[in-house]
Amino acid sequence: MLNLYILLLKYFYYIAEHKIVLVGLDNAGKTTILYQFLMNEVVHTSPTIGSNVEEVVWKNIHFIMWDLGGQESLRAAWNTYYTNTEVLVICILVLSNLLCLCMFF
Ligand SMILES: Nc1nc2c(ncn2[C@@H]2O[C@H](COP(=O)(O)OP(=O)(O)O)[C@@H](O)[C@H]2O)c(=O)[nH]1
Ligand SMILES: [Mg+2]
Repeated sequence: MLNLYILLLKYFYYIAEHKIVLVGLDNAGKTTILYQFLMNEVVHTSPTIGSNVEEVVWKNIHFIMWDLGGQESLRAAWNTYYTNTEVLVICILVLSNLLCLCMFF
């Protein structure tokens, strides 16, 4: 019975995907965060048209990270991405310092 429990636990642990959504105005640093998590380095970014999505794997835990474009026309659609979101990261640039507010659901 214990073995079955461990097997199930492992199964859910391995298949679990955790959805993270990054929002914020343009130039806040959302895409930089996304690719820093993905490649562990700071990359040169260009303005995001629409959204970027990447799967980041850390210790067998899969994170699906959405980086939503910050243009005014796109902001109205942000709420359509919130379904099943476990972490919402609100990125704000304050005097050239990136401030991230994380909300866990
Ligand atoms: N000062 C500062 N600049 C940053 C930081 N993170 C990103 N940037 C710069 O801000 C600009 C916009 O970054 P980007 O990730 O494309 O922003 P996005 O529009 O929110 O996706 C780029 O030139 C980045 O190099 C940070 O933590 N501090
Ligand atoms: Mg971007």
